Amino acid sequence: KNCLILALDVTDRENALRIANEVSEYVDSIKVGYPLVLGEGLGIVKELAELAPVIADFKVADIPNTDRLICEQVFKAGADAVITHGFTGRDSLDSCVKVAEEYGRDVYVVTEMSHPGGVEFFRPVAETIAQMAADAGATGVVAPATRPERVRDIRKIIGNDLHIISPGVGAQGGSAADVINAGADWVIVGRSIYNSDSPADAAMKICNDMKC
Ligand code: BMP
Repeated sequence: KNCLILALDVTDRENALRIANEVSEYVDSIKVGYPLVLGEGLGIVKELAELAPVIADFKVADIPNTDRLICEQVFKAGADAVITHGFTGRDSLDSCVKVAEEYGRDVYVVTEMSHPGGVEFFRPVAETIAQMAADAGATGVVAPATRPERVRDIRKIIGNDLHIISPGVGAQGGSAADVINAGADWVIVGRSIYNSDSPADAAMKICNDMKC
C-alpha cells in the first residue's frame, strides 16, 4: 500500500494515460472526475482501470432512483468505487450502497470539503454525514487534508472500519504526512503530481514523505 490516490484532473486522453502510466507504481488508485470524463467520455475509465483501480468522483447527489441509475453506469464502465455526497440524505446514500454491493464495489461519502468554502455549509453537518456513512455501510469517507484536526474528529466518529481518503495536499496547502498522522488512510493528490515536470518523482516524494 502506498497511501496515495492520483486525482487525474487533466482533460485529454493522451496526457491522462501518459501520467497514469508514469505514476502507476506509486499510486493505489486513480480518481477520475468530471474534467476528464466530460473531456474524453466515460470510456477512459476502462482504459485507466487497466493500470489501477478507478474511483469515479461524480459526487453523486440526487434522489435515490437517479443515484441508482448513475452508480449502475459508473460501475458498468469499470469503476471500482464511486464518490457520493451525503447531504441528500440516507435514502439516497442507501441507493448507492445497494448498487455498489450488487456490483461488489465501493462507496465513499464526502463529509466536509477541503477548500475554504468547505466549512460554510459542511461544518455543521460533517459529523452527522460521517455517522450516516458508517450506519449505511459505506466503504469510507472523503475528509479534508487541509484540516487534519477534522480528519481526527471524523476518525473518532467512524472508528476503524471505514476508510478515510483525503484531498487537499500540496496545491491546496495540506501536508500528506500530517493528514496520515491524523488518521487518513489515503491522500488524494492532483496538481502537485500531474502539473509536475516529473509526475513520477512528485508521487515518489509524497510517498516518502508519508512513510506509509
Ligand atoms: P488537487 O490536489 O489538484 O487540489 O486535487 C484534489 C482533488 O480532490 C480534485 O479532484 C478535487 O476535485 C478533489 N476534492 C477536493 O479537492 N476536496 C474535496 O473536499 C473533495 C474532492 O473530491
